[in-house]
Amino acid sequence: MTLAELVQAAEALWAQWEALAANLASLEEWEAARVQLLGRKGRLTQLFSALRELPPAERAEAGRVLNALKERIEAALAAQREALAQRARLERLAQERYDLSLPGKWRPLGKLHPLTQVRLEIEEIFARLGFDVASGPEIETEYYNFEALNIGPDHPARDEWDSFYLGEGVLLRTHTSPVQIRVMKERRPPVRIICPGRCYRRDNPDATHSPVFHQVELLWVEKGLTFAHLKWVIGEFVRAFFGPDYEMRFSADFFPFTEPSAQVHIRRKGTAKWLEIMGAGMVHPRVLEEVGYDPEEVTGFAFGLGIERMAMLRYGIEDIRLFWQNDLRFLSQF
Ligand code: FA5
Repeated sequence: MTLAELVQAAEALWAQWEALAANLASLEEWEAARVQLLGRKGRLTQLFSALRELPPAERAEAGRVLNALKERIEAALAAQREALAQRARLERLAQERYDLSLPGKWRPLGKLHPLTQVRLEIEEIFARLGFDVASGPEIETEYYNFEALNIGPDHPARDEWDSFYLGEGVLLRTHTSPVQIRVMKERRPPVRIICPGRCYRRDNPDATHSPVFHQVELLWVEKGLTFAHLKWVIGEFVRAFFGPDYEMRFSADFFPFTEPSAQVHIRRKGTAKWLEIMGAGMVHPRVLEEVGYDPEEVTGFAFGLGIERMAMLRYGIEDIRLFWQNDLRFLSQF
């Protein structure tokens, strides 16, 4: 090969590259073109090996020609690569364009069960009035569930047809009142607590009864407490929970562990129907004695209200069983 032939071959190679470059459509094709020209067996590499065939005097000139060609091709390849990458970016962006008019994706958000919401609200109201939250076991002994509460052996609740017995003298608590006993045995007056919790009775399920339900117990024991304080606390609670549109009424009731005992009804002002919301009363002196308090020195009052009942009144729910069916069409409304 002569110098003139090599120069010609170099020009031909450039022309070939220009033809190739005009049709490169992707980065893959670009890479193939690069290998074809500059790769170990590429055309330009072959021309460089042809240098050896030239007479030594012409090699320097030929080397300059080939190096200049190599630089041009490399620069052209780099520019081409940048153009292809830019094109690919624009294509991707065009496909990815955000459509702000599309509706958003809806993610279902969990919520607290309505009974939990009502319990938390009741706890908050009494926390503001200075009451602690206490709790006790759901599996109780007859002593705490009945005896210490002055509920004698012939009381109907003691019947195994009314309570769930787990064994001799052991049962699922039928109310939250046993927590009163546990707390009073542990603390000295003043005692000011509420105890929310689950209770169990052998009641046949119907619109207002469930064999499992929740109560909130309240207990305040201190020197000088009277029925007037009980009325005040319940009045504050009714006002905070139901608002100013409701009025309440006390009437006589009987519980072995309170004396006097009362039931509390509420109604929306201007309507005729009174609804019972709780049982209440002054803690019976025998109960105070049982826990080692002196009934001559301290007095106390207590009440127990059904959380399901409160939630039903609040939301206008007619059937208590809805709370336990876990139907999202129902639950998602709260
Ligand atoms: C009691 O359980 C007493 N321990 C309340 C009490 C406490 C009185 C402290 C005095 C002092 P009673 O059995 O009435 O009382 O139940 C209280 C409330 O629990 C009822 O008003 C009702 O709302 C709820 N309740 C009772 N049984 C069921 C049931 N099967 N399903 C749903 N709620 C119930």
